[in-house]
Amino acid sequence: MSVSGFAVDLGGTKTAAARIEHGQVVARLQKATDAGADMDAQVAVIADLLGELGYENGAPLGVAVTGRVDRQGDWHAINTGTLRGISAAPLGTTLRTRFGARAHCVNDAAAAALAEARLGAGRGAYNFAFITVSTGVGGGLVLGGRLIDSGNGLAGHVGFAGTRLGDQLCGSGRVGTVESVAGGRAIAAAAGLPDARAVFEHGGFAPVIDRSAAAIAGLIGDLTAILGLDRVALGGSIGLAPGYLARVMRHLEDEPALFRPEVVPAELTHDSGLMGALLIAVEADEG
Ligand code: ADP
Ligand code: BMX
Repeated sequence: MSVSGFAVDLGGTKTAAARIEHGQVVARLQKATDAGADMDAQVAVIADLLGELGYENGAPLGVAVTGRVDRQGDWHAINTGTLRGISAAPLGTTLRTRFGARAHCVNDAAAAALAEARLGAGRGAYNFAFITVSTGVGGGLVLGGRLIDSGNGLAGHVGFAGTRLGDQLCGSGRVGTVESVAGGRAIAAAAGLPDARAVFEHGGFAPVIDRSAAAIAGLIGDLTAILGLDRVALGGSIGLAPGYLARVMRHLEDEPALFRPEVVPAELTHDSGLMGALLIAVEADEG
């Protein structure tokens, strides 16, 4: 599908915005996300980025955000350590008031999953999962060609499943989640460095990175048992970091063959959330 319009991908670490023409990102900007900002401040940043990209009110606009987006379009941080100022925020209504009726919002990993399923690494798979290893660990499930959703927007939040490698309290309120072992904030905390990027660049924290990869491999095995996945794509800056996927594959070797789907990198790399947000907005528009 060759969509044109604008898209935003607001993650726990960075907020990216793009102008997309005929399915191609033709201009892209990004800014660090303010994890403490409230919805109005986040929307002001979105408006600035869109303005710089030449957005005019009324153009198709997809906004993907970290956190769950319920069917009313309200936005909720699940891990309240990632976004501290977002609780039942009326994002859908606010975006439509500010940018027009063609603005839509969706969870970031759900958007990325749909884009990968349609245009990227998930093409041809019947039951497909996208997993982002980024600030947190997120996911989206496209089963029999349909993106799985739920009224409360929680569907697909695979990072909040449990792992036997975890015993810490997660910002979601659950104990021992995959996110609390494998996500960027967890990696940084385990290494005592400011962020996960610094941990990778340091080079001396292989066991911390490996534990993250092991938790993701276990998650892939569990999801495969439940959903009969035939392919999984990994995205996010950690999922796409050199050597990370290979570590996940090594741990997956410990699983019986039945629980080992194909595991591949996200083909749209850092643009899957942007592309998926616009796809969803355009489809919602067309009814
Ligand atoms: P977001 O979570 O905002 O969607 P990313 O997918 O970029 O954004 O994930 C952010 C996490 O990835 C942070 O923990 C950051 O430190 C880490 N990161 C960013 N770049 C790299 C890199 N080149 N290698 C490893 N980790 C990285
Ligand atoms: C968390 C959760 C998900 C999100 C995932 C990846 C919050 C704020 N976010 O599991 O909704 O999809 O992180 O997001 O609860 P990212 O910020 O790592 O890209």
